[in-house]
Order: sequence, then C-alpha cells, then structure tokens
Amino acid sequence: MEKRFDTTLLEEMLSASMRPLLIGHFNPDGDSVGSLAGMYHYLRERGMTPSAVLPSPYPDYLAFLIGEDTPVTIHSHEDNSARELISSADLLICFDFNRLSRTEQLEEDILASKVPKVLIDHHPFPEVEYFDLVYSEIEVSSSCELLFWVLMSMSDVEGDVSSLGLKCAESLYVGMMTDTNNFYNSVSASTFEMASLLTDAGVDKTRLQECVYNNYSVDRMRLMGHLLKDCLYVIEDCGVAYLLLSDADKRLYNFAIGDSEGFVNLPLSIKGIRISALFSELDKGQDKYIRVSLRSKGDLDVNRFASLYCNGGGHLNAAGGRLYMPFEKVGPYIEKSFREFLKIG
Ligand SMILES: [Mn+2]
Repeated sequence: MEKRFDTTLLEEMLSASMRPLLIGHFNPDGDSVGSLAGMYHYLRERGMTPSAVLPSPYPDYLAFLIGEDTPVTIHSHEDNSARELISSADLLICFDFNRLSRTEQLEEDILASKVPKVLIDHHPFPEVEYFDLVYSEIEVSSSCELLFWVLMSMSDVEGDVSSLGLKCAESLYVGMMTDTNNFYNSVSASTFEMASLLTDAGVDKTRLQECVYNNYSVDRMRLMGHLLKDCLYVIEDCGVAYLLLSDADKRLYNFAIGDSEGFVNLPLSIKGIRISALFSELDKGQDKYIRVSLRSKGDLDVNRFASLYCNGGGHLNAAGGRLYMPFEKVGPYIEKSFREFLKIG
C-alpha cells in the first residue's frame, strides 16, 4: 500500500537550487495544476522561492488552488515571461506529462535549457532521455499520488503528512480526486491510503468536492443537456458512443475553459457502451483543430486508438488527441476507425 521512493538525488538537486521552476502541461487539468501547486507549497514551506509556468490557461474551477500566493505564469503568444523564467531557472521540475511536446510552445525553451530536469508523471513511455531524474509509475492513480508518496519519502517529511502543510495537502488531494473522476477509475489501495492520510491531516474533502464539482455555470449545465439530447451518437454494435461539441454550440452556451470537463465520461453509463469519446471543435484563428478525449472500460486500449487514429496518446482507459479535418467529417471518420480498430463489420 504505502509507497517508498529514493529521494537522495531530488533532495540534492533541491538544496543546490536557488531558482527552481515548476512546469505543467498544455490544457492543464486538475492533476497537472494540483501537482504543480502541491510542489510549490511544499517548497515554500521549506523557505524556497519556486516559480511556476503553464503553457496555457487553467480552468476556473482550479483557481482556488492557485491564489495570489501561488503565482503561476501562463504562456501566451504576446508575453515572453514564461520563456524567460525557463531560461533563468536553475532546476526544472515537470508534472503530469510524458512527452515534452505536451508543453507546446515551451518545448523548445525546455530543450534549450541545460539545467537539471526532473519529471514526475504517470503516463506510459515517458521521454526519459530529456530528464536527469524521473519518477514514473503508470500503476498509480495520478501524478499527484506519485508526488505525494515521493514527498512522504523525503527526509524532512519522513511520513509525517502534517509537515507538508495544508495547501500542499489540498492541492495533491484535488489532483488525485479529479484524475480518478472522484474515486471512480484507476484507484488502488495506495490511493485510498493517501486520501485517508490527507483527510486525517486536515484536508476537508467535502469543501474540495464543492469547489471542483458543484461550481459550474447554468450555461454549462444547459450545454450538457443539449449535447446529450442532440449531439450524442451511438455505434451500438461496437459498444461505442461519442459526443460532438461544435464551436457554434460553444459560442451559444458561452463556453468557458473547463466547461467540457467530465462530458466524455457521460456515455459510459449507457448499458453496453465500453468506449466513449468527445470531439470538441476548436476554432481560434491559427489553432484550428478538433480536440479528442477518449475513455474506455476493461482492456480496451484507447491509448492505442488515440495514437493510431487521433494523433495522440495517454493511458489504457483514458487518452486524448487531435484531428485535423472539417468538423462534419468527424462522425464518419470515427465510425470507420472504430470498426477497423475493433474489427467489426
Ligand atoms: Mn494525470
């Protein structure tokens, strides 16, 4: 249950560092923001002054983890501050991604940096060659859980959860909670143990659930209703169901970043459905593509499907990718692809 890690090298790197920089992935989710914020607060508790960057904005429902006391620099085309932070840092710690390309426009800057690099991640096949120290476990629920057990192994923590500080503890809890879809997938004994230790140490799980899951707009609720009623497609003989979220519908329902969170899981509650997908049209000038999210049950490998048909990857039961085609072609393309992938009809 309890996991132990060798933290000798990490502790050496941290004590040698004056300007550590924490980096999350593009389209940051709860796990990426949670692990970044968790490490941030842990280092602050120890008198260090870390910085943090994200390649793109985070959803509103995570704002409570990143208050004024956790300054995070968000990269944008117009502003070079994230790039400057990368070039001036003396240690880079990356969270919740296995490929540097997940940092999008910051990838080049990270590659150009010659300082020690650490990766803390739970996706398969991480690009270990770019890092000096890698904590990678794919059996673990989330990067937050992995970071939790790494921190618990640190010589200044030695298994004492209260020494992490409440903000660190809350951040790690939120990342684990969101990546497991509120304890629904990828949960093992060590995940429950982590949750139990964190709640014992004062984490208010009800408050965190309220902040994350009961904080949506009316528009988001109506958009979900519209999607389920008018934009849900079922390929019955394949056990596949998918949702098509167009840019026009997003505009109609005042879509905000994070509003489609959880939508992809909805079709999985239909009897007989074992794979679900969400295709979300993005139409922002030059960044025009269709964002793909995939979920599956059992041994159906959507990581493989994403890499074969959707220019992406992820985990066995949760993956993502991108399609470059007119939105109206997605339905026929995906039905054909699933038939080929599952060898049906
Ligand atoms: Mn994750």
